[in-house]
Amino acid sequence: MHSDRNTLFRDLWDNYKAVTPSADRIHQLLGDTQGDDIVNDHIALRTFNLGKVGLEKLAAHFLALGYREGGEYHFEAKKLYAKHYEHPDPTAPKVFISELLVEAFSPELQAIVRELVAQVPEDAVTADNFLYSGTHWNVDYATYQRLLEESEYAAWLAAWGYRANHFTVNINLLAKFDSVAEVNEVLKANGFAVNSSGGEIKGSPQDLLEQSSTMADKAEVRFSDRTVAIPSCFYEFAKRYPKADGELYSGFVAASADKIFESTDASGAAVGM
Ligand code: OOG
Ligand code: NI
Repeated sequence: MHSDRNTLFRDLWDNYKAVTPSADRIHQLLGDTQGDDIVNDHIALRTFNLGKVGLEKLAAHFLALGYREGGEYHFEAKKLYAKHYEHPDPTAPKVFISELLVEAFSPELQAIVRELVAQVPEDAVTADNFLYSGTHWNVDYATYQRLLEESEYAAWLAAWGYRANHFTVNINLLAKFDSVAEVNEVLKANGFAVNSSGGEIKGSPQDLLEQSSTMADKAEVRFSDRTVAIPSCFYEFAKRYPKADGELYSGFVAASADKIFESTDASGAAVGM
């Protein structure tokens, strides 16, 4: 486990940026200076709900840093479950962790996933670097494509493993932009593909959270039999509204999250490289 929050997020960021070339350019577009002033609202991580690597195993890394459990979210169609975590220090990024409900899929997908997870060494999961350690298994390209037929999430996770799936710009703290719509316009004017599933702006002021995201970049994955460029990671943008008590809403919105998951679909990969 990491003993220091800043080091953990820096390592997650460096690992994410290596396969998400858009991230730096987006920082420069939205930031006041060189983008160093961008504050992240949250990051998201993905896993399988098998004991060795389940959601709680990832969460343990954050609980050890003083994070506390927030809400839980169910995604029936995509067969996912998620929880979010937040820190008493409001400047700490929130963390959204989801897991694939493996038992809800075909026996073939279950067998593939169980074989992948069987290859993960027990101690890799508690190691300092687990959350940005990538894959701990061999997977060939045909298996990746077989997974894609049933679950884009399963395929993405098999290819990329443990890493931040996205970082999220906190729009409330931007000096130059105030709304998700303005951010989306700048992104599109600069050639980025904005995820339009369910509309480009997910959520509303009534939901207390509005979000949008780019479509994932593409980066090369070394499968066991060949190297192929596939969707990697994306960038998200969030604007939060105050609750009745005046505090900004700190949770997530399941209906919006359901569409944000689709930012790693191959159909609309970002073009703004
Ligand atoms: C997470 C999608 C949900 C949000 O902010 O609602 C999400 C994922 O794609 O892994 O990030
Ligand atoms: Ni998100």
